[in-house]
Amino acid sequence: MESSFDSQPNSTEKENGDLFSKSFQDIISTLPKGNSWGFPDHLLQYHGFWHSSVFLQGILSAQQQFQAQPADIILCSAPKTGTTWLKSLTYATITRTSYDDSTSPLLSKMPHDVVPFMELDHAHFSTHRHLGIPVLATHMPYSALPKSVTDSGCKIVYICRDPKDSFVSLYLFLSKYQKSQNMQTFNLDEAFEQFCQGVCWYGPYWDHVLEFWTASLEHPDKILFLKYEEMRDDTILYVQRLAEFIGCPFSSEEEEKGVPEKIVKMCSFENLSNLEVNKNGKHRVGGAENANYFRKGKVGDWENWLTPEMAARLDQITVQKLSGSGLTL
Ligand code: PAP
Repeated sequence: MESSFDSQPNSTEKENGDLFSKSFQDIISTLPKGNSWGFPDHLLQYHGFWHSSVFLQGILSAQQQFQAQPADIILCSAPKTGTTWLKSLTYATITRTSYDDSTSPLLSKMPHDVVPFMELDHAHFSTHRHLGIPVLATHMPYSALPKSVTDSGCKIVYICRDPKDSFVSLYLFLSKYQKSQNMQTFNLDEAFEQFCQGVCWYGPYWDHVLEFWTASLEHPDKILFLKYEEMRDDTILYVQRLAEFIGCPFSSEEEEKGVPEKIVKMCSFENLSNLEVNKNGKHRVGGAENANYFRKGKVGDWENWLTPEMAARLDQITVQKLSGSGLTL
């Protein structure tokens, strides 16, 4: 079945979009420009965070138009911290009475194609939700979320990851994309320098994590804060927590039948990365290959890419930035 959020905007949506584009051009012409990691467009700094102009336009548009519903579940993350995995686990959990591990849309669609992305998928139109399921995702920092998200009291799930693995994952993802487009790839050392300085998509990474961490301490009933590494360690436990948090806990009968285990297995890196759609399909946005979203799925792969000095430098920034917050990464 075709997902409804792939549909084209109607004429009113288009008109609003054209007007919006004009004021957007005025806004971006005033913003500080940062390094572009080898892409043609510079990153732009907006309210303390760096964005590509495409994503920034999506953020501003969502801020203006997105109306969160109290039942919405918003999956938030900085790039390359486990978004694809969290989308699949949440989607499988929330749809478990309609589908099982042999009928789930996740077997034929990439997780990014069943959970719309606020910045790009016109997710502010409720008709653009996949099969009406109230799960959405965004990379926006907490401070940039549309006001209706924080006001509506809808649930937010945030995932973060060791910045060393996030950086490596981001760098390799972008390099692969650049190669596929016959572009010159960006140098690892230069990318590392930019990442350390906070100049990367939705960076500084640490500020992104800290904003959600602080908010999760203030609103523990509204924001569930997860770490990729802990979820890798005991995925079943975290899927149970996730189910409880989003208001659909597993019943004891489901537990006995092993439903959480089946969801975890279906959404595992090994299973998803071997599906035809994720091996050979292309992602709707920019035609990126789905396989690029499933690289290794390991904790600590940074060791194969960063020198001990680079790792120590990132660790030192992490300690400094998170000092006093009670959070470690
Ligand atoms: P996005 O921000 O572009 O959506 P995101 O899904 O957050 O990317 O991160 C991709 C990382 O999650 C990849 O990590 P790696 O480069 O270190 O391998 C990817 O392999 C990993 N990943 C994707 N799916 C899963 C999964 N089912 N289980 C665990 N890790 C996964």
